[in-house]
Amino acid sequence: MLNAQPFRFDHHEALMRLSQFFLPTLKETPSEAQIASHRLMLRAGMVRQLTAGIYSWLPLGHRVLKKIEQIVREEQDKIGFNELLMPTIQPAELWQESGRYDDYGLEMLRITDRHDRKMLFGPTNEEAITDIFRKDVRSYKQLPQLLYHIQWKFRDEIRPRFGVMRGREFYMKDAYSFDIDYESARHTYNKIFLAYCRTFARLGVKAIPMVADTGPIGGDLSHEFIVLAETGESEVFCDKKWLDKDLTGRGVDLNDRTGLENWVQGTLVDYAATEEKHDPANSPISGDDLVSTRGIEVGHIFHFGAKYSEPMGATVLGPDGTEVPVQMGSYGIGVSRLVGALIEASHDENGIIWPESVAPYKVGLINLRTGDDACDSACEDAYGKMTNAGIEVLYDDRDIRAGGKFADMDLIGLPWQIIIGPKGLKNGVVELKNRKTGEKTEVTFEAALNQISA
Ligand code: 5CA
Repeated sequence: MLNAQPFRFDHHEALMRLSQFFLPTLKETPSEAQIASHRLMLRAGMVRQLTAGIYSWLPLGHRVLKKIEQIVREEQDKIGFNELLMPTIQPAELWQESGRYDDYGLEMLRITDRHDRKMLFGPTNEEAITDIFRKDVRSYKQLPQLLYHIQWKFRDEIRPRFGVMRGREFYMKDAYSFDIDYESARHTYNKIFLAYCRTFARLGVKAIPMVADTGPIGGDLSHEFIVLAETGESEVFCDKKWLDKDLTGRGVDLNDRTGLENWVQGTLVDYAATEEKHDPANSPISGDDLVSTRGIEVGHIFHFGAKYSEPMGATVLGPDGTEVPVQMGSYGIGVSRLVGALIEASHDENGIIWPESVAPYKVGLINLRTGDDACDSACEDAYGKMTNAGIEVLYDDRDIRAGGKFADMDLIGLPWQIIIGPKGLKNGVVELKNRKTGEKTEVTFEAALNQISA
């Protein structure tokens, strides 16, 4: 199902009043947090750690997570992938078939059920999806099959850190493709490549595709999508041309195989590689042209041919009547990691600065004097009008001092603030603040509404 509308919450209006919203902000910097996004997510009341590497998503954080998820979903749908939902718990036998049960090592959380059956909490789903495929798809005429889900994963990371950035439990979009031959699998890979560029552009972040190692997933063709950030875990290298490159994928035609291949190759022509793939002695780029920095891996795509289809017997009848193992790929996006990555990419000393597409609310409405009749009724009026106009607004109606309201609103980073106080009301104006530029203007409420809706 195609859904071109931006994701909206259908909450009761009462839930958007701060007096009734669970937003436990912190003034102090939590000592366990080493990087800005982790600090800010804790301070803004977005997440709380339940135990090492395992987080609860509080209402504000949950809204951002769901908005990111929806953008990721829409871009998968647009390239023809079907959403399904696989379980978090998987049987060990499937992983014994692929040979990964022993290979995956200590990162796999192994569980035994009451019948002494070996189970595991899925770190990824290649085996599970291949099992679904092999039971129901028989002929090349049913290909390609393009499937994805958005589901919690568990990896017993040796060093969970940086909050949701490297969690043990985390939320991932993982897509899987089944094609009849390499040519067609390559076309699928290109489609995903385009969808990823579009996804990250909509999320308001630059993610550079870099040649990458395939690790425990396997295969010979792979790119990581990396957001450049000093606090990132990976060391990365790229041509400085990447910094100004347009990665929005606008105007590219999905169904024009050659056109799409040319666009992908044209995009990848400049050098970009992760540490494992970068060889300083043989790098085509050096000196001032080479950007050497750190980055956050927000997506990873793999083509691995018959690595799973062969051992697991995922074959179809080809056009000539012989059984052939299908060509597969898998494509991940770290949905929960992205929440942290977006904050790393966009914050200042006062707090988070959300891109509009994923902001938990578009507008923060601040009542400078809760309890004052004129302020209360002007705020109620503004709140009602914005709600009717379909604008997501969080109304700070709390009976606390103005300084606390300003600090919290800057901390949680909504794109716009409308500040209503007794002085302005006498002159018929409100204050409109743009969180990103810091620009403040005194305008009528109607003018503010127009600017916000523009
Ligand atoms: N099956 C393949 C592709 S679907 C796969 O699992 N790829 S992955 O291992 O590269 O993971 C996909 C994405 O999940 C990564 O790019 C990263 O953004 C995110 N991710 C991986 N490990 C973690 C973690 N411990 N915490 C948060 N996000 C993670």
